[in-house]
Amino acid sequence: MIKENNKANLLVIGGIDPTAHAGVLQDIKVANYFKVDCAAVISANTVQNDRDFMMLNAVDDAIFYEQFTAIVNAHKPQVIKSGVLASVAQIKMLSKFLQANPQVKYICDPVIATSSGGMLMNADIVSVFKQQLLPLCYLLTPNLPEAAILLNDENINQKAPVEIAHTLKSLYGIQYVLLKGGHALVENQRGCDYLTLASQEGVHYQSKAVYEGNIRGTGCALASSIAALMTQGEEITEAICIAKYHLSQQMDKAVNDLPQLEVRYLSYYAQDAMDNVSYLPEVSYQKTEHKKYPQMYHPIGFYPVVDHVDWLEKLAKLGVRTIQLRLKDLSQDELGTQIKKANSVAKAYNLSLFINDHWQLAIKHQCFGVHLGQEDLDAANLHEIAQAGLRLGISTHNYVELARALTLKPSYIALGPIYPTTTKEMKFNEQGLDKLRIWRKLCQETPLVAIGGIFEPQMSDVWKCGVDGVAVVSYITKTQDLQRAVATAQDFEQIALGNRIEYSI
Ligand code: TZP
Ligand code: MG
Repeated sequence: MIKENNKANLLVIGGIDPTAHAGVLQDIKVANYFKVDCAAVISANTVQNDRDFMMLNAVDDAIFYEQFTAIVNAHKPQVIKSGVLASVAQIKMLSKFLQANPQVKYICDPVIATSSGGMLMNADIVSVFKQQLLPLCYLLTPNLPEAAILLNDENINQKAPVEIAHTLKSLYGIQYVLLKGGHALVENQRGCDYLTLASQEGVHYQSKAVYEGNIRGTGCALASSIAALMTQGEEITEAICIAKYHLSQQMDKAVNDLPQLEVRYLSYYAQDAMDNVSYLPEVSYQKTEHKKYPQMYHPIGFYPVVDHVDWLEKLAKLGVRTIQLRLKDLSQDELGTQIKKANSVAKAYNLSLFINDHWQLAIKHQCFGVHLGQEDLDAANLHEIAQAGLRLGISTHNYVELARALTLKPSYIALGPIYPTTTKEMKFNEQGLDKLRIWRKLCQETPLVAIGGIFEPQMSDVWKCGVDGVAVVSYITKTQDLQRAVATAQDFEQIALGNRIEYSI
């Protein structure tokens, strides 16, 4: 009897490339790298090596059907990724299964031709593929030549990637399209992938390095990495960010470790810590250049986050230098009154005052800075904040949020919750100190603030991660002895920052 497996499962469907540098053999390596269980249903055998593509032999439809049925019944995949689909019947079987199992996330890498030019799908197959499978995709990952075929558009290079991706999405009713920019002719668009979100919105992922030369299997690896990460429960924008990080790292290794080869391949042996910022893509929702926001006057240090203006003077008198005013559920009038008053206290005591959320009021009263969460970034006019000369602090919780924040060049970045917190309902579990250390490396010269569940027992460990600021809510707002709480926190700050260089004004 087959044992029920409750672990998340991935199924890949595609062809056998005997080099194992592309196709399902490579998909399995990638899944293994991400520690995800993966089964494979074979659509075709191919005869090829890294230089030449000789032959494709579609698996007999009845055998494909038996393989597919046996695997989906036993393996119960939550995510299916397909590469080559080699017959009309294969496409129809997959389509029927996806219609009956709409909870399964289907990631389709539309491998229509090989990079060496060999056609893998004939016109009949492409036609059924468009009609029956594309509408069932959770994510479609075409490159530009594939998009041209799917849109029947030979002049695709004259169109903007954003337009191409949204056209594909709306034409076929696909949930997400990730249009890959590896084949882009325009130099500054190479390595820039674009993910469609709602209507005309989307995310640009720009790789920092473009690797020249022939590297095999990059498209397969990207799609199967995304599939593996989504099987682990990552949300799509984060899965793409992590997948691209590892792909860049593997491409870097291929180019540097295999210099003697004319055609390189990706090894995906074992994961290193994700702490090298050169592999993290630049992430932006609008593809515009960003100027750096102004710097802090001094290291952030101990950073109370308070919910009323009355805290400011008390804390300033105890020597606190950085404070965030986080006002919730107040009328517009009351917000204005408190922010205005807070700013005059801040000016009187030379406080670095950050206003949470209310960026218009912060600009109006010429406050020192604004602190925004990720959702607030969508709503705020970042250009106006920069123009007004305000500092910007940004909350982050995962890699894609960090990549987006770094692209904006803010005054500081926050990571939280480091420990469990009851102060704010969070979508994210505690991040822990290992992640904080990784963030410290990835942020490079951008100051980093730790927040969430930090009290006296945690302070030393948090500072030892090399952070520039330690933000607290309850530690201050719930203390019985404010003077002692501040003095203790300042002692930890002094030990950590005492030897660090002060920022210049
Ligand atoms: N952002 C991440 S955790 C958090 C915020 C606002 C709350 C931190 O509060 P506490 O009481 O210091 O855990
Ligand atoms: Mg907010």
